Amino acid sequence: MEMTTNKQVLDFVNSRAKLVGAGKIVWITGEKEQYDQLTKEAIASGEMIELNQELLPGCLLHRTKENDVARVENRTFICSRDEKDCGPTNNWWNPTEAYAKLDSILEGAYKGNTMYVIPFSMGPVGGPISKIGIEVTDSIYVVLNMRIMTRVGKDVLDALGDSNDFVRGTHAKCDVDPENRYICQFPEDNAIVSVNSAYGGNVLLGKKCFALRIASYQGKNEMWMAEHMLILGIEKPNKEIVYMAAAFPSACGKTNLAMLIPPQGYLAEGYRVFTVGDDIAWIKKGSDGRLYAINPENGFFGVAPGTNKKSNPNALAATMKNTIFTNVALNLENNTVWWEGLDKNPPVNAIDWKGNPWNGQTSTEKGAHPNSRFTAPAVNCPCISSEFENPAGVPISAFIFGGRRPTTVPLVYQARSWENGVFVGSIMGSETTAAATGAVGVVRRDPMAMRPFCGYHMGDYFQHWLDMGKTVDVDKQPKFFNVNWFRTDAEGHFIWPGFGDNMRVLDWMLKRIAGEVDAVETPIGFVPKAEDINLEGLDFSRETLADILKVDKDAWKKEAEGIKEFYETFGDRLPAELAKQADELIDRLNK
Ligand code: OXD
Ligand code: MN
Repeated sequence: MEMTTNKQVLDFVNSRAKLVGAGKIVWITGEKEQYDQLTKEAIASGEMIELNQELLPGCLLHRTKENDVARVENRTFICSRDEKDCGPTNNWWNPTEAYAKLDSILEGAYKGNTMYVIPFSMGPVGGPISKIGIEVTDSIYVVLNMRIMTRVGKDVLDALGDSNDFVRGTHAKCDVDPENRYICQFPEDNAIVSVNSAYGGNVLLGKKCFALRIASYQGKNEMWMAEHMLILGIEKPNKEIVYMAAAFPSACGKTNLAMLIPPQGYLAEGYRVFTVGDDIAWIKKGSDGRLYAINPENGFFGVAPGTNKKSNPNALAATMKNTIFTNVALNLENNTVWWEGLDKNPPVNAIDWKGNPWNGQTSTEKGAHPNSRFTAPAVNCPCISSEFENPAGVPISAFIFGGRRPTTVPLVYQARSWENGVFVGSIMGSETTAAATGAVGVVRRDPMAMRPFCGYHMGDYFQHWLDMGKTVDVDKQPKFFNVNWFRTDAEGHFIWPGFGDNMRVLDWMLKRIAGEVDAVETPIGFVPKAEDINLEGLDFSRETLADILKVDKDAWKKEAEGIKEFYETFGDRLPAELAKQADELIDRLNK
């Protein structure tokens, strides 16, 4: 039964159903009964495996095809009308040609199977920063995941009313053929088409495709920002909560930082960390002139390997019910799940992520794929912020940038201004990870962690950041910081302990925001005095700390060459302000 009289929605759904050859159309209502029925169907068909319902109530396991385990950046396209609006960091595809090719793939692709229509809201339904999408799909896996990751159902259509302001998402599994896999965004049409994949980041269209690629373009036109950022709130002993948003590339610990548990000493003093989001922030100016952020998502699509009681007890707790696991190992002893880094006791009698028998004690193969995931409802998270559902968002006091950098980049530094902060974000680099296909461990420039997610020309995106700054009074602007948890020693071991101890670095930021501590001015920005980072209760020497806070001028001169080279790729779309920032950095290094 149709759930709306909105003509544009009906036209979209009916024309898609005709094209893909849908046998029937099922509208996703958001009701539990329908969800339970679809879950049953998916279990019966083998698409989902029901896990131990006593230990993991409501939890399911899914395995993707071996060739379909990560986002595919080389098959992801921004189909802007003008190639020049796509920019050098994206793949461009002429929209006319793209639509023609995609239509030829979509034609009859559902083979008479059901088309599920998912009305979803990114952000609380009807909220001032929220936006609506409709995704059609032939995958129950997508439906069940979207119900966790977004707000789904009839009330979304009620909120939309007669409006045409919704993003049109079309997904078809087809034959999961990697040669014909396309993830296409049409920013000027508010449209997304994803074919021949069934992996989360490619097919949960609310996430990367809408909430980042399409939304970043919408944000540029409407003066707001869609960012690849976690949002956390730190409650101080005086009960004041300071919110920060942090951008790190995929699989660099955003979920861990968002759910951080402070070290004992901090807990005893009354510090707490609350999670608003772990991946995406939508940011808009509020009526008081400050910037406010919401997490447009409703769940966490987190990387499973490495998640354990020590690294992220909150995330682990969040996965204990109503969670979908993808590509982890199945422990046949008790019908639960396992992944590398969960504990030191891998199951002997298990099935690996490929579906083969697996002995975790003897096998040299991995049980879980390095990019295996959990899809967990945000409400499950023990430290979810009381502001999570606040449609107006939380006021942001700091932007944090960071990546995996074994050398050169210090543990933390603060930018000099908004403009300098934009520069610092724009020069972010990181070693690549398993979250996307391709070589792992190569340093690449990933501005604001948005390289795979910016839906338009990255030079214009930098300009948008600069423009946003101009709309906020200086005393209301968030402060900008850069962190690097990933410095390594000669043997390649991480030097800084990370995880909960990152609170010590956040604490320095809190003091900088409050104007309670001074800092050392260096060519790249303000670095803490080694004595100003609290090391109480930690076996870590001041000398080592001083070492990872040091700014090595020679290394930075080399870095500056890389920055210049990267900037050249933007041609005349590089904002003059950023070229000036780069020159000023070089001047300071040469002094
Ligand atoms: C993610 C990613 O899944 O960035 O969040 O790949
Ligand atoms: Mn991400």
